[in-house]
Amino acid sequence: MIGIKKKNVEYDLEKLKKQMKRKLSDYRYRHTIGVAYTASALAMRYGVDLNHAMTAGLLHDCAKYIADDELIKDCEKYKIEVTDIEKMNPALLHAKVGCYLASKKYHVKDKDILSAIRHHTTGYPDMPILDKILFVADYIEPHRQSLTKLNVIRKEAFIDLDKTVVMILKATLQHLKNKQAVIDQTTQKTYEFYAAKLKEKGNDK
Ligand code: DGI
Ligand code: FE
Ligand code: FE
Repeated sequence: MIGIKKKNVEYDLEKLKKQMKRKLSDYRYRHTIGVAYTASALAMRYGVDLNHAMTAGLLHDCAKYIADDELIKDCEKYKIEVTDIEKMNPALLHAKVGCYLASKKYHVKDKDILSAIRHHTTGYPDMPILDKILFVADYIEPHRQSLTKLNVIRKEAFIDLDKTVVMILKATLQHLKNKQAVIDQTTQKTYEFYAAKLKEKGNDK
């Protein structure tokens, strides 16, 4: 019918919860539930489909239980491109493999959800809103513990999402530098993009 907006597909959240409970460790499952509800709270604040936000949250770490060497093998099998940085840090691949599984195994068809899962670890410049929501929810969910002013970041998430992304990436980059870990260019570029965006908005204080 003309003029009637197509309704979004609704995913069965209870079924996804059960599937994740079976696959993930208790610790990872608890985190997953925390991310899903935090993503849904942010979706309320920013006017995003709640079912999609919950689905992205529930599935974002669905490949986290897979060991490093298996992640590499899975990428070969599923023809997923692996960068040199990912070869050095295969754990980063849980996002790309998770995106693949969300699509093929959990039958997620929506590109917005798949994109959010694919990019949830490094982010990327100029993310769509659901990608930003998942990226932030992953960091601030209630069970997450971090030394770096998490209370301030949690509050900011409901005020200015771009500023929150900058705060998270700044802390993550610092953490990676302290550990002398290899930094993925995407993490660095995403930080630079949002830091510049904040400066333009005059909100970089
Ligand atoms: O899967 P989670 O633990 O819930 O969270 P995540 O998917 O954001 O992964 C977090 C880890 O990813 C954290 O230990 C930092 C790491 N990470 C993020 N960006 C980079 C990175 N690790 C490396 N080596 N390089 C990066 O650029
Ligand atoms: Fe993750
Ligand atoms: Fe996570």
